[in-house]
Amino acid sequence: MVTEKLKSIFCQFQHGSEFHSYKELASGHINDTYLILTKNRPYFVLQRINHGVFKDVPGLINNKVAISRHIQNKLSHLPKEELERQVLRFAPTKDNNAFYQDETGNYWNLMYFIDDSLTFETVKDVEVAYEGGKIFGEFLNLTSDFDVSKLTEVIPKFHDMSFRYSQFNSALQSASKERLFKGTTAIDYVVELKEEMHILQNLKESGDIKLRVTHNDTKISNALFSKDNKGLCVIDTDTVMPGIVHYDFGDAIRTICNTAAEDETNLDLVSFNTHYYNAYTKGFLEKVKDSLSPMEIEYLPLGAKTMIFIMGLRFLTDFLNNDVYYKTKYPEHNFDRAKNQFKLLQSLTEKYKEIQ
Ligand code: GN1
Ligand code: MG
Repeated sequence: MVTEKLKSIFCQFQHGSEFHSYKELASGHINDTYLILTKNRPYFVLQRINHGVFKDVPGLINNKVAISRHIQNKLSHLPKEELERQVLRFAPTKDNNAFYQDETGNYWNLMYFIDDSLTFETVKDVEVAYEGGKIFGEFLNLTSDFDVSKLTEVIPKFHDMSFRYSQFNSALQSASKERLFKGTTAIDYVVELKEEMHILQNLKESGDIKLRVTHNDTKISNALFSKDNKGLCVIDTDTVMPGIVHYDFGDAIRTICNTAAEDETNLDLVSFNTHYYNAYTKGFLEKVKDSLSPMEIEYLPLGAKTMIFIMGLRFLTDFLNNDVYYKTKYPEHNFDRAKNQFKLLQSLTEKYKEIQ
């Protein structure tokens, strides 16, 4: 059934390949993603964009295609084979659209799969942390001259702390007694950190920290690596929007420096790895330091704190809302994710002097 459906959607696109089978790539929390195996290579990645979360899917696809094109132009000096491993390529539909909308209203897009590549859910090697810094730094460099005003804001106020607090406050009003009770410690923590967690937003709003093109979902699993652990390509460009450098720096740190996965339930395994922090920061700054202001650099550590916090806050809010936003695998999955992020933040806070 699923096979037939995916096959028929795959056939709506121009690729000159024959469908063989599929595998679900289940690490994302929002979209449905499938690896399409063909009779002959290349393979493809077929994605159903969640239009409950992304209200303007055509705008989102435009962003992704435009950003890819921009990077392709900037890397046009590379041999074709290398270029195709370093930037996402989208296949158009038979009607020459960048996405296909099926009869049920779902939106699909198709990308070429980059062969012989690896992703990491967690980092176990300082070299990977360093390479992660370089690849996400390079993404910011390559998009730094893209006209921000041409981007659709696919999720307005995505990393806006006041907005996330107001969603949290609404959730407090409507949550069940049971979930409120379970969440007490986490809720208190969120309230306690309110002021510090607004510092970056205030600097953004005052214009002290400038807007640039940012990826906004720089978890380490959104970077492809070659088999010898070199950074290859930044993927999942759904959330590319105007933002501040701290979003991308901090969100990468959130996953790279966590000694465990984002949803590890044994919190003894969750701590902040400062060696990876230093390695990531080194790689990142090698790429972007000339384009960052002293103020942007000064606030990078707070970017790490803020992005770990905002994810914890969003997971907690979704738990209080009975899990309406993120995909979950069991009833308290969001709560476990929130506790994990707050444990990571506490660990970072203990080591904060060291990384500043
Ligand atoms: C979501 O779907 P995915 O895994 O690419 C979320 C990110 C979170 C991430 C947490 C649109 O990303 O903001 O950082 O989960 N994306 C959206 O792992 O909400
Ligand atoms: Mg994403």
